[in-house]
Amino acid sequence: MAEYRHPAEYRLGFVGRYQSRANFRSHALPPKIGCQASFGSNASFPQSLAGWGAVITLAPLIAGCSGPFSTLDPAGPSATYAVWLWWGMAIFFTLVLAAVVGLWLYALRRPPQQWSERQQQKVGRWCLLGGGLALPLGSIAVILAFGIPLGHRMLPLPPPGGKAVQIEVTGHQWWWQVHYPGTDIELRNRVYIPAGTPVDIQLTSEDVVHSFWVPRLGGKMDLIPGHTNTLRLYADEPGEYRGQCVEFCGTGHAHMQFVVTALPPGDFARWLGETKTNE
Ligand SMILES: [Cu+2]
Repeated sequence: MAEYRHPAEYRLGFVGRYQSRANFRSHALPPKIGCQASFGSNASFPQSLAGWGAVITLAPLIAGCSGPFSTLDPAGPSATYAVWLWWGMAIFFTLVLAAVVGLWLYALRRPPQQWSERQQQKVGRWCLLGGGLALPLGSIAVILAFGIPLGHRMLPLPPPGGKAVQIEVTGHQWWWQVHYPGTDIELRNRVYIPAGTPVDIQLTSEDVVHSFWVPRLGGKMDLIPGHTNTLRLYADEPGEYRGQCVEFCGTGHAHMQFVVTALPPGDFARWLGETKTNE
């Protein structure tokens, strides 16, 4: 077999010689011994790495597919739009990651070439235009084209042919004060809403910034002292939905949870009337 001597041997001052291009590549790969010790004796480095990568990537996805705090298990249109956005971004940026990693692997495996200064400038210009301009601008354009219409649907716009139920929620360290406007009903860490009806939560805070989130019913929104933000929630079906403060607000933050109970609309109207009368 003819002796192959890689140009890098000359340029980088290598003293070793290789019998073939394939042989050179096998020497150029990272050493396997340390990786085999870490990942098991029967698996080679790339296979083990791919396996661990798959486990690390899929574990949080699988773990987050259900449960009371899962955004991937929406129970209303607002939360569904958020999930579409999440999946769209996850798929798109996975493709971008795969393309970048593919180029990176190609660059690692490709033998170095002797380029003239003119060729280097040409390649550098293409890298700059493609990776530095076209890729980020194209990515942002795709995400905005997908995200703006979805985000618009999550806004608390006047619902066609009806009115949204209004509920006021005030954040405190570390509990939620819930008030129904026009009544003297005050609840603590519990919200009753009608199912199948848009509900606008008016959010403010008495002390520090909190954030209101019911993952299965809608997006999240900050509670800011001296300011009122409105968040649209919608539950397709009656049931109990868990909520949590998602802005660190002090030592009791982790315990700042609440429950949203969606009642059939008739039951909600009855509950509202009875509770108001009994207060
Ligand atoms: Cu908090």
